[in-house]
Amino acid sequence: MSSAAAAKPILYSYFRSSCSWRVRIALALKGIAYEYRAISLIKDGGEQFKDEFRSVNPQREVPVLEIDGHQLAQSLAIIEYLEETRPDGASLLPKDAHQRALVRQVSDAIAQGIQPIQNLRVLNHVGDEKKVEWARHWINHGLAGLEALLAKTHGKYSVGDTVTMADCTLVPQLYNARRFKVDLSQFPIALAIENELIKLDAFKAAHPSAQPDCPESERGTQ
Ligand SMILES: N[C@@H](CCC(=O)N[C@@H](CS)C(=O)NCC(=O)O)C(=O)O
Repeated sequence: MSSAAAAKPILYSYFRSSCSWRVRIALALKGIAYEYRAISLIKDGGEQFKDEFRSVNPQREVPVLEIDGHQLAQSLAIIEYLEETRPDGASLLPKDAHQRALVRQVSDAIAQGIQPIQNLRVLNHVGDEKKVEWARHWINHGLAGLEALLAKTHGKYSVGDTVTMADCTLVPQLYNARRFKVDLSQFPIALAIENELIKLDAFKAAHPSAQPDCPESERGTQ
């Protein structure tokens, strides 16, 4: 094993970042130990904008995973990399091509369709007066479509009865929806899946309230 492959992976993360949370779940499901490096998205205008972070991710966002001598960004690309390089342990993408496409479809619906419109920098641009209404509107819109998709794909979890990358994206998005007071009772399928997922140790370990950079006042609030 090369020294790069032997080094402990480093995750640049913010406890409340839903994109970082996806990767934390995947790492936990695969049983990969890592060093946690906190990047506060709010302190001093955001540590993602500091000069030191530019070389880590010029897109100025988390997560970034340093692994095998690489610096990888984009949560779904990271999870797919973990899947391809660490096939042992939990498998986050099904072998069957159609099932795999469904997992990517659900994941993309959240990661490309919902989260970007309610990302911090977008909300900051929308402004304090409108940002809550904006986020609630777009999350609501996105989750309505997602619920219809899940009606076709779900079993115990988002796609069938095995935990996949789709589940890594679902739980953090529902947490964001709650922050913006979206009425989740409209989405019973998503809620039932979440109810199963939060029983799992990997999901507990990856929760914002269990991260080293979670403020004391929010600890243990899972
Ligand atoms: N598509 C990227 C999105 C990454 C992203 O938007 N990260 C957010 C936190 S969830 C961020 O760092 N935002 C910083 C900002 O908006 O300034 C991914 O899936 O990793």
